[in-house]
Amino acid sequence: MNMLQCLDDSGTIIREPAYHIEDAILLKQYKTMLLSRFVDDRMFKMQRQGRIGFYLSSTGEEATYVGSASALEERDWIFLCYREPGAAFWRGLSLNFFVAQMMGNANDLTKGRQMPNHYGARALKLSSISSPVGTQIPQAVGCAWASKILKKDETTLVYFGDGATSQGDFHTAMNFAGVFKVPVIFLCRNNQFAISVPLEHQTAALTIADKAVAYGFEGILVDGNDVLAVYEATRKAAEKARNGEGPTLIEALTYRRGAHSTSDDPRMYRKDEEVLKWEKRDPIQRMKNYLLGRNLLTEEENARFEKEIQEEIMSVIVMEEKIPTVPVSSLFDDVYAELPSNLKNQKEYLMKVLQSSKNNSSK
Ligand SMILES: Cc1ncc(C[n+]2csc(CCOP(=O)(O)OP(=O)(O)O)c2C)c(N)n1
Repeated sequence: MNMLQCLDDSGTIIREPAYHIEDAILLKQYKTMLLSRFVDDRMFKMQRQGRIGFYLSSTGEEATYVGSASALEERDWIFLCYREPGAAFWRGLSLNFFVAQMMGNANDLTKGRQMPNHYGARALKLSSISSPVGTQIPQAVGCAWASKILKKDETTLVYFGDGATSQGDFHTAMNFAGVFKVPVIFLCRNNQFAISVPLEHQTAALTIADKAVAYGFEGILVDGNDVLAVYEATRKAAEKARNGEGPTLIEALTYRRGAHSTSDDPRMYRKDEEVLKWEKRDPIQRMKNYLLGRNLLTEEENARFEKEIQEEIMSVIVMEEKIPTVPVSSLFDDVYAELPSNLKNQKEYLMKVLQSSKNNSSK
């Protein structure tokens, strides 16, 4: 299968994208990738400093999610996996909400009930993240199927990794979507690892995109480090979905340059040379070179953007670290319209225990 590309490894255009992308959108794509990279770096360090409990970074994969999220309309749904911060930023998730979720403080939209890195925002049509690998794939198909039944002009995009394609949920979702021509876009960030399991142990297929054939719809292989190509593939898939032509599987080929998570050490299972090879295909550097070449960016502007983004991240962290944790009493909210008596008793008991331990510690 041919791989869709617009930029070569140095960021020179080799084929114009099939859609005109406005200059402001190109710059926004670049800045959102930069923001994601810097946020990832800062959050990783914060975990090492003990200021957040856990983090999953996406260094090197920024074009997969910014290229795709930027090709959707605001009315479309996004089902996140957990390695797509820039898709949430593109949608409008504020850096404050993002950082608050990492800390589980009182500003956290998920009220401290999700582990760090599991953000979501109903108002932005961003589903909340589920840890069990692949669960979001059939959920997204259900959402898109509902849009079809309700005759809503919206599509749903779902992100997942290459490892998720070995889950039964992937098969169920792909099969259902094919049979019922569901307006869904499957976007596989093929970063070639599922923790320590390399791609060649995940599938014997030549490409993941090929798997779409078995379900009766189109698969597209795209250079996942080329934001313009990912944009084109996604926009095409979204147009198809809106025209009633059903689902598309997009395989965005990239590489997980960092650890799987802050609990992983990839030096135990792969060689540095492989990582270095992929650093040379960096999606942000390629886009930067493209923008410089088109005179849409100068080195001075770039230095200013980088400084502004870093300063914003630091000031948001300072702000959010001052916010108290979610009140313990909130544990009892949101499940029952009216709290049953047994939970009411438990709540009263817990509050009493907390109060007396507070009194004791202040003596
Ligand atoms: C059902 C299930 N099995 C195992 C895990 C542990 N786990 C978390 S992420 C992950 C790897 C997933 O890899 P992939 O789908 O390729 O996505 P990536 O992390 O590379 O982005 C695993 C095995 C889990 N969360 N859920």
